[in-house]
Amino acid sequence: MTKSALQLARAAYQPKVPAALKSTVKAVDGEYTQSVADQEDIKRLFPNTYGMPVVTFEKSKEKRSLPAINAGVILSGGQAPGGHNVIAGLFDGIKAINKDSRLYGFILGPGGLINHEYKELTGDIIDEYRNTGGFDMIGSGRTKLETKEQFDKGLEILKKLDISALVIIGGDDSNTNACVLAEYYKSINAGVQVIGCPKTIDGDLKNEQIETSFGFDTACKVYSEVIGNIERDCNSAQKYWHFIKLMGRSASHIALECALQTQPNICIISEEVEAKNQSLDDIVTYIAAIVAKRSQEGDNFGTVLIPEGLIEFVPAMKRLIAELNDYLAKHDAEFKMIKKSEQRTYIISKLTKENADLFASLPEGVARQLTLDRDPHGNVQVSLIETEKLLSEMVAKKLELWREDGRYDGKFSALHHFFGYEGRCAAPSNYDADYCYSLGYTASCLIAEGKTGYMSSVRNTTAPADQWIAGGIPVTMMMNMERRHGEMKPVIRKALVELDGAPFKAFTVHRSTWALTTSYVYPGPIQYFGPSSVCDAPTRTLQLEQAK
Ligand code: FBP
Repeated sequence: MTKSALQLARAAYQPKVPAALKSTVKAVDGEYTQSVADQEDIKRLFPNTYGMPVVTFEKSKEKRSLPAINAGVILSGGQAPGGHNVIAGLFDGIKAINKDSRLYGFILGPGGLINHEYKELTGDIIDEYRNTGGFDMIGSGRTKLETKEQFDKGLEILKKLDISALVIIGGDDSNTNACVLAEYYKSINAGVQVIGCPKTIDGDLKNEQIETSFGFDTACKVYSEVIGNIERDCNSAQKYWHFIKLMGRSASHIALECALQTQPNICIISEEVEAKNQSLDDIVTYIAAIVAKRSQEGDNFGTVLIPEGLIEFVPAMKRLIAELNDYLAKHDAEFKMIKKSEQRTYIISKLTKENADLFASLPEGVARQLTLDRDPHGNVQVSLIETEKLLSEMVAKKLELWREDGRYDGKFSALHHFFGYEGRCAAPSNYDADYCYSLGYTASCLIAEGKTGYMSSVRNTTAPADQWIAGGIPVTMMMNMERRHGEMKPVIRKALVELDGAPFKAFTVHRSTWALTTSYVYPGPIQYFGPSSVCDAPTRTLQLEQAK
């Protein structure tokens, strides 16, 4: 494989780790734990893995000789920078326990375990991927590990390879399923431990115990670099409004972090829209008012950040989508018989008045998208809706109305962008390279301690890496019961942007100034070499959340 000069230099990088991980460790158990809510239900569903203590690893002088471990690893869900370093940390960790330990990677996600597709990850393969982005060492997939048949099928290959521990690297759903698997294997005395690792660029797998999911840091830095470049272009040409949609299926953490890094004129936060029960028209009016105000100063340009999940947080849109999902699930065949040119009128005639009015007000393209592209569960694929175009078209219409009233006299020319895939496989920042390697190494320590149903955790990460705290959090501690596809299920609570949290509050202090003045910040590209203040700084979100 040909490598760039940077890739070659980066391959030699030694990730920084918590001081405790540099020697033999001893596990210190904390208090027994409770789930965040619904304790009785969670306890009943996880009789073997509920209530275990938080574990912290400390330095130990004692030399231990432990038998070799065969471990398996799975990458689950969307790519996130640093995944390869989790695997490298795990590999080095089990080799430090016993040099005869072996690591197997299951191919293309949980499906690899079920279909018995795997490869042994030897030292030369691991070395090829140290500090690189992507998940291509073994690939990832979105198959959900949730049925007994899948668990039993997985156990066949684990037994065949003599694997006694499985590490699942994934988001909230994958870690929930990892815990269900841990519970099942323990209940049948399968002799296989299951450990999770917190991954997702969306940043929505975090709580009192898990400071952040890996990948969020790098992805936000990549998007912020590009947003900064666009802002500079915008301020140089002074003729476009840039509407930038940012990934993050549900929560707005990425949009908020990028706003804190780049100080755009506008950033919409879905969680605020929902809390204030705002309509699409409220959002459009808010943006249009800023466009109009800036144009009075001759500034017919600006930047708007829009979170990918916005549509589902607009209460009226949510109701419309729910009615459309129900209606089309029952009348799909009939709908498909209608001529394309008449489908819009047909749908309007079938919806309740409130939803029909909203549907009629949507631009043609978006209305069409809402009636097409259903996922296997019959839901609209909201991520395919081009919210950035929807909003800019509606803003343009509103401004034209205001022009007729004499309330607006500017120029409005919009450009659109969607940043997501550009950041998911970026080479990890120092933060993610260090954090991921430490998470993987910590997973090996949890395995050596015989733990199962735990998530690997590394805390205090706004301090220098030496002072980071490695340990394990029982997954049941993060769970509550939620309705999923009509059934109550135990799940890890998804972290949305908290409106009383420090990052959102910091944003609200400045946003009205950023709206009218041009206060852009141009963060520039991720740096790997240079002063620590440049190379190792964590996200603004983490700094604000952890500031005591
Ligand atoms: P994970 O939560 O699985 O890490 O994935 C997050 C994400 O990147 C979202 O931001 C995005 O909506 C989604 O994956 C896109 O996934 P896909 O490319 O599989 O459609």
